[in-house]
Amino acid sequence: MTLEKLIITCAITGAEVTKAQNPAVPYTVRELAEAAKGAAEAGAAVIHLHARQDDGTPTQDAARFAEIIRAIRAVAPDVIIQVSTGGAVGMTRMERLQPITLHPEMATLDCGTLNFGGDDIFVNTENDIIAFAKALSEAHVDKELECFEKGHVDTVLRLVKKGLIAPPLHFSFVLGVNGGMTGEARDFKFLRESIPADATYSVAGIGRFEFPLAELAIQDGGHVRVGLEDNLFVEKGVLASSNAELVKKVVQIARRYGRDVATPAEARRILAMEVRP
Ligand code: KMH
Ligand code: ZN
Repeated sequence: MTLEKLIITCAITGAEVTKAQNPAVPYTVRELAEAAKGAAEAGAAVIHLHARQDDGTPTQDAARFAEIIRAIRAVAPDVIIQVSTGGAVGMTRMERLQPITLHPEMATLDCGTLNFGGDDIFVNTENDIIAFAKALSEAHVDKELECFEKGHVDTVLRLVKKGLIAPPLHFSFVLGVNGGMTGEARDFKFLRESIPADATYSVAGIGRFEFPLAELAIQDGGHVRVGLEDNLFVEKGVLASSNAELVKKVVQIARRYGRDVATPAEARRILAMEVRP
């Protein structure tokens, strides 16, 4: 059986990683646009986007997102831009939803609360999830369902049954966050087998889990997210020089398994995304 083409998402900056950890982490509008261009040229169909101020402070400010999206569109016109509604730990619901006013093509929907290391808690109550799902649906924004553990997948399935989350269902298993589910092969298999047959999924392994999980998803017909938000190293002890380098490594793994890489147009079809004028 020929597997569907592989959709690569690149999470170029996130809200937590810093230039002190890896100088390639982009903060400014220009750095973010260059990172998105490099990732798209390397094979990413989707850019998972957080906004930062020039000093690296995470922000959900709509004007800042608009500026970054304009800059990305100028250099990577076709790529799917998936804005984060997760933002950073501690942000309010309304703060996190600000970029939805821009009607981006796609956005994340975080599907449960989890510890996030130290005293941090990434809060996504059931009412948050329902409110975010409603806001995305009303703004005609396609969603990626971020699940950090099995309870989050079960929450999605329950809310789908109640009509509070609408298909198509595209899951993102984010595995290896301190406080969430770890990213061993058995964890991946458990989640992968827990979603409906007609759902799609992408896997994002944090840190050392990034490439082993990518390889499992590639063999299984799933999709993959990589990027400096999730992992700063291209191999053990070697910092990645760019987001593009991480994407290129996934493309090489995909080639080994005979998996072609999807263009943004192909990704829109595979994910049954809303057709926009
Ligand atoms: N920065 C994390 C607290 C998302 O993008 O939707 C949340 C996050 C999830 O990165
Ligand atoms: Zn994110």
